[in-house]
Amino acid sequence: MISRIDLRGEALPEGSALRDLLPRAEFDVEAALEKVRPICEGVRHHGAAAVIDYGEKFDGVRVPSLRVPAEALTRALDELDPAVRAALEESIRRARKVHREQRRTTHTTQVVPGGTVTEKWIPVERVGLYVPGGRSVYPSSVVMNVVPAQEAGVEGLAVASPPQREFGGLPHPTILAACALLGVDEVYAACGAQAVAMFAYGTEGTAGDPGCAPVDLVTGPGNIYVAAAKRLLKGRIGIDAEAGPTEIAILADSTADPVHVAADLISQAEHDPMAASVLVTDSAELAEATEAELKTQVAASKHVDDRIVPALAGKQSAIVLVKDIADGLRVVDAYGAEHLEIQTADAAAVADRVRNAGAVFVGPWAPVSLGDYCAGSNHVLPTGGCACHSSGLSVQSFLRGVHIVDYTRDALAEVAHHVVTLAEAEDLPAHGAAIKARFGWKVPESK
Ligand code: HSO
Ligand code: ZN
Repeated sequence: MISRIDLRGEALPEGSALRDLLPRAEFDVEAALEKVRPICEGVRHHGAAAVIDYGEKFDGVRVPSLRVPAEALTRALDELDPAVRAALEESIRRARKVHREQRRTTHTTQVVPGGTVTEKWIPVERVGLYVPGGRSVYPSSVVMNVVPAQEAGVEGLAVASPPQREFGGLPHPTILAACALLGVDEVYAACGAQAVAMFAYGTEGTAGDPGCAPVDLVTGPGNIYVAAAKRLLKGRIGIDAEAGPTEIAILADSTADPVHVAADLISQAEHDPMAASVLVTDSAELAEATEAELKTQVAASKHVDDRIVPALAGKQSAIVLVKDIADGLRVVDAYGAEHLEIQTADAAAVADRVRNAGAVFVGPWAPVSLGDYCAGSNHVLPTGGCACHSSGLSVQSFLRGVHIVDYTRDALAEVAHHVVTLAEAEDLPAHGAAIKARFGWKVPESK
């Protein structure tokens, strides 16, 4: 069911050579670009009509209007299962608690007397959040995107999610209910690449439909076409990341419980046939026991043939045997998992040595599922090895740091000669002239 990679024999290779030995799903966004380009152009030139037409063509649902009426949001919240509502409220509460503390304050540095640089954090004005609605209907992802945006102080927040035929062309009711719970009232029934293009270019209003104003930043997960549209429109809009299939890596030793390890590997395999579940261990016994446990637990799972089995059996998943936990750390660092669990003796100390992971889950009582819903951490995390250079969604993702430079005449005079020298060294004399013009076309004497 799951392949093995044995790295116990020789010394581990360095850097990318080690990464090449490790399994990874293919997620070729480049290949989807050409499919997505005409869709984005269509939306650019024909606005809402094109979004509606593509929705009918690709998803078989023709919506009368893109904007979800306010009554539909209220109704979805009224009809939401009270237990789901209570769980979402707890998830929101915990996420707010963590994200509120991520807020950055304005900081002023006095560089010299009379010369200051202030870094001011300004929220992005308007954000579009795409929420998928096919195989994955995740109200938890609405929470994980909306909470940091709100805590950052973003004022304009619009959500788009695919129209569902069985719900009369509206997005899935739990998505609508999550929006209502979070106080988001601007919601569109739009799918995939055309939804991202709608956010980027905006759409004109028509009678009964106010249209969608263009946004500055698009966040949220999606399939390969959503990722391709984000890549194509990046620059015109900011994007969070191109989310690929989900990944769990578990670094475990002989103290780990194979029942937990197997359950956690299956938990993320359940997302997608391309999802990756990787166990890195120095214990051959744990590897054996986990394999046996996988068989038992998979047989008792849902989504077995369409997701879990192809995910675990796919080349992106494996049990990697290492000589010791030090080598295990090198392996998980080279892999840079979206989620990394540490199930070893002294897990906190081992976790502290990890450099590359989207999020780290420490010890037996912090499974990835907890982080997916109710830890307070964010579940929008870098995939595909991007954890080596990027972080997950946070308040910071919705802020821009602006430097405010304020110098007095004396403070400028003191450094003027250095500015002029550097300008000349770069053959940009007009840069120097902008300084000299302020001092009677002379370089003020340095003190
Ligand atoms: N594990 C997914 C997020 C998610 N899980 C949503 C359940 N619902 C990617 O981090
Ligand atoms: Zn998950």
